[in-house]
Amino acid sequence: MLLTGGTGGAKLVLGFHEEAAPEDLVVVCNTADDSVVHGLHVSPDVDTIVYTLAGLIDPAKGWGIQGDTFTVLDQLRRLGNETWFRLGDRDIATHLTRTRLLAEGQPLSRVTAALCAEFGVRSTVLPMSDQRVETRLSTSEGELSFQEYFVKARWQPEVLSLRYLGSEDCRASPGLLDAIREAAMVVVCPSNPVTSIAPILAVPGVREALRETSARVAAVSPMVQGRSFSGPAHRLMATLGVEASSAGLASAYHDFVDVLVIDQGDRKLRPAIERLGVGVRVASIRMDTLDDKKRLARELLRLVD
Ligand code: FO1
Repeated sequence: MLLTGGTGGAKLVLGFHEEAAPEDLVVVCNTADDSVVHGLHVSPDVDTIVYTLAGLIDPAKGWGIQGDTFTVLDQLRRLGNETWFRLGDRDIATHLTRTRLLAEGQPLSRVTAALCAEFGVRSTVLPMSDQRVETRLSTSEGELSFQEYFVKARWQPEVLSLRYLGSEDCRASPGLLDAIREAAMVVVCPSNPVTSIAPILAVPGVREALRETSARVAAVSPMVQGRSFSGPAHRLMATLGVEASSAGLASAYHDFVDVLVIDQGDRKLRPAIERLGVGVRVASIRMDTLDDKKRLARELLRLVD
């Protein structure tokens, strides 16, 4: 089982997909980035994982469908709509389908399963909850949704605080807590710990199930030498009072993670992480090529053998 956000985590998910039996994988996705755009329910992290596993992802951007066109978006702009969130034409077909099925009363987990079946994805992709949870950021430019902060404002505003609206009252998706308890292995992907992994951990019961599972729980750091491989993770960690480093990550995850995989460049942090009761594996964690992704997945699979 893997817990993940979008682009960064998807690289490791693909590595596992290539190295293990796809039908054995359960991929739990953050949905606190979800937005309603032009009336459509967009679930970016779910879609990034589904497109990655279906072989459709745009590898340059890390989101959306490769070779997609933007005719609808261009026309939306002509009609006076805001178009900073770039939805491709084929991607829009996914959001239209999801929005229709949700409007017909199906829960997001079932809608996601239906989309996976249509895209030929054999792994189980599970949104963290069927209920709406929303990351809201209080910033120097006012309160923003995640996409307003990340895409529209290019993560430049200073973040003062952040909350996962709706998380206290939501329920884990059907089967999610049992899947954690029954997993052979749990991997926390190198996704943003504040905006991708923390919302999953905030779903009632998830953190407890991770503490209780007899499976080995491993996490892969999304950063080296205090800087994330991509995106604002290091900045957000510092804002929230967590040291922006792999050691800071270990302190945030120490109650449920058995092993943290860190980059060679962070090897000096090993003693500090071990003092928190978290085991350390030093590896090459940068994933530029498919070979990098597969090698890291194999390294993690060896941890359970
Ligand atoms: N990211 C961008 O940087 N710019 C975009 O215009 C954009 C559009 C978009 C549309 C659909 C989708 O599924 C993802 C999209 N993303 C875009 C990625 C998304 O904002 C983030 O990668 C995730 O929310 C973070 O995990």
